[in-house]
Amino acid sequence: MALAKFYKLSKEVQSAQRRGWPVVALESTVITHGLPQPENLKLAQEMEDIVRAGGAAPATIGVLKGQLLVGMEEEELQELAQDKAPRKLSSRDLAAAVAQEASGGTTVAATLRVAAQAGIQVFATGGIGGVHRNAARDVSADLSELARRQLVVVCAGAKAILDLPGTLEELETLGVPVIGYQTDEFPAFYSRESGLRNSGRVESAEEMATLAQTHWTLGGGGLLLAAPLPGDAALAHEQIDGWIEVALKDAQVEGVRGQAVTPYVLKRVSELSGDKSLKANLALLKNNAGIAAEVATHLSPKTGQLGLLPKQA
Ligand code: PSU
Ligand code: MN
Repeated sequence: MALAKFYKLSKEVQSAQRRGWPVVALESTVITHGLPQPENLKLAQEMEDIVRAGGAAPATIGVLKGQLLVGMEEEELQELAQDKAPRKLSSRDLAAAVAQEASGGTTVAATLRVAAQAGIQVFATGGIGGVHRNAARDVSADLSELARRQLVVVCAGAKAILDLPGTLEELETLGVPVIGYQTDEFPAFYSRESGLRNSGRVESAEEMATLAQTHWTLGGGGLLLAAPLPGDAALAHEQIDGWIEVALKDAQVEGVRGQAVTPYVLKRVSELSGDKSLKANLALLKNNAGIAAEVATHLSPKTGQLGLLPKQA
């Protein structure tokens, strides 16, 4: 089966790739499952605009009626954001969604896979998935997919609802560098501190681009660029920890399992925090989009398996 027939690239992404201009991938589970309407559509559009202002083309990735979208036209973004029952698509779910002509938001894992095939090298998200607390062997496919795909993923650490030391151990096992953006400490999504250390540190987006290029030349896969959220939006650890405990307990009592865990717990934390966590979430997403664009402008373009880039002059 020809690869290209499953994909649809937005006009903006096509034109950027033809010219060898930088592109930044954005995930869509945050749109379909992470944020309430209408904040979800607004945030998605704001992230795209921040990427553009940073000199790169945004490629919001998702699946609409079985088509893998790499970059969405405005109506497509709207349709996905307003879908009544979108699927949450991790890597394992992509083929089924395409074959069954379903729609859904792609997680970090699935977005990484699609972005890599399209030759995109930088990706902005909120917080990656990872090793869950108290749940035997619930480990997000975000981690294994990160290990395999040659992309820089800009995030505010891993979601604070997770087992953060366990997540960092797993990333080490998988050979994924965890690089702090102007910090030694691994950020904890809603808060700037976790008490845990990154494996490395850079002071600028340009330095990160050089590090990534070197990692790839040496045979490495994905890298995390962990950027703490802006100080005025950050929540104190002691404050958020209590809400997370309650939310995790509620999930257990309700018997929430598998793919439903992350969206359930994040939504519950948002309710308990009176939207303080939602505000932090929006702030860190936008912050990461800006940094991702800057990293992308410092990387030289490459051709994906879709073969859309003309040969470099
Ligand atoms: N942000 C949210 N809610 C989510 C996610 C992000 O506010 O559900 C998604 C991300 O796309 C992340 C995924 O990749 O959750 C991880 O889910 P799991 O632990 O099931 O792999
Ligand atoms: Mn899981």
